[in-house]
Amino acid sequence: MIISLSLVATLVMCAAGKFPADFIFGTATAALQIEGAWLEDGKSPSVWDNLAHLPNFTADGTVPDVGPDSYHLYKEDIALMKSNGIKHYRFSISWPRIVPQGRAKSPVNQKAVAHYKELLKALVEAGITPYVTLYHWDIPAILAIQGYGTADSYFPTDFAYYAETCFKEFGDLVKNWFTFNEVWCMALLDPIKPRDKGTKPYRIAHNALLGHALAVKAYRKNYNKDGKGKIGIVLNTSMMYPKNPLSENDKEAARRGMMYSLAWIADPVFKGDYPEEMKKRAGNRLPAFTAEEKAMLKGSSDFFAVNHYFSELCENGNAKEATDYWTDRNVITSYNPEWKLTDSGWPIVPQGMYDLLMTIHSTWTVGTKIPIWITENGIAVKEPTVNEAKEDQARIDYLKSYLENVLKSITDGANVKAYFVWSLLDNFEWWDGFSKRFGMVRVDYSVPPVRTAKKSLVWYRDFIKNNLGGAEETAQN
Ligand code: PNW
Repeated sequence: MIISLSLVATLVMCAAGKFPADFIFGTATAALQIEGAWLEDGKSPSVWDNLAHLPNFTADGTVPDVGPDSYHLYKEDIALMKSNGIKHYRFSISWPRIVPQGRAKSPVNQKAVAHYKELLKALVEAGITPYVTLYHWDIPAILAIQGYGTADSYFPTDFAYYAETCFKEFGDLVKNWFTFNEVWCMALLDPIKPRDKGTKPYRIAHNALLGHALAVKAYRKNYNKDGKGKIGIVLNTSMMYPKNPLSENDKEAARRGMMYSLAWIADPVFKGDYPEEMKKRAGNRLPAFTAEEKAMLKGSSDFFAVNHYFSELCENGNAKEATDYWTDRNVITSYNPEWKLTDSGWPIVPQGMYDLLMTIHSTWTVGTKIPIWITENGIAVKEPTVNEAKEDQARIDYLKSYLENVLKSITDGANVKAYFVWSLLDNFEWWDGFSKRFGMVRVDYSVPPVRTAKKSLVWYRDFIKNNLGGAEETAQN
């Protein structure tokens, strides 16, 4: 009966061409990219603060010291969301603010705790639900320097201590938690050299998975008293297609590519272990989980959260020997020359969103109650002047076409329940500094920085208003 009711609901919803009434539309940011205040109120530098100050590190020579300065101007961010109908906000807490020395059992910085409590209270007052990422790449630099970095075996427990501190301090205001942002990027784009390709990416991902599992275990046991909290991890991948759709070799390469980006992390989290094929290829370069760790990992995410931006074509690589992640994967990727590129060089492939969601659905979430959350999607546009930024039609076209494919996947049975635009604001784009603009709000990096809503923000407001259905909830009640 319940099944048939929800089936009816799905049909009604799709007939109306709308997203389910409980669908979450939000925007996303991350601490290092928007906060500024890099040494204020007891914060220690993160690795990214340190690296960005090295000569020739960022593409435009900029540093994240001030940036959009959301540490001070968060009320402006909230007002912009509120007046534009955005009711869900994903942002990250800064580990080097909360635990400046980084290590487990080291002191908690009360000034930072007070800051995030104020931010959270202001969000709640504005009717905006917070979604908090605990680790969006900004490890305290002192950890990385002293041998407690992401590749080191201390990392999981140090992270779990910081995570527990956040659950304890903010748990009554935050009901949606992400442990790590994009484990694949953490592992493969690790900015700390030498990268030791043979084992380091595997160790980083392994440590992130263990830190995640420890934090989730503690959260579920001690901090989710009302049972309303959700916790999980954020993955990321492109959608990979065979270069020649008729070639069995290329199909095999695309399958392997997806395994090395998504199943690598998703299988431990949803099934309890790495894919057998990856274990075989990497041998002892891929760390093994103990039985206890496997049990702790399996089912450790309440949702399947994924960040997705673009697609790739795959063919077999020509590695003679498997010696590291890339030769283990042994895939050569390229772009279809017909794909249009964004100003950051990523191809725009809206269909890839649909195919990725259907892949996740059929591989991990079908037959479960696990919802799929798109925790980032968006586009960098070159907007040299504020006037050009205000007319960001390219961003609207991108978001609209990707959202159409999200809706199509829901119509075809994928349990997609959330979508967050990256990003609310223009911000510090890692290696690219401030040269890439992903925001629906323009930031001019003057002192103080100036925010200007772009056309896409108003478009998103109207999109949410016009596309949020009512059918599913009514039918289920
Ligand atoms: C994500 N890739 O990074 C991050 O979560 C954000 O902090 C970032 O600003 C945003 O995407 C835009 O770049 C990614 O190479 C970096 O596939 C690289 C990749 C994907 C995501």
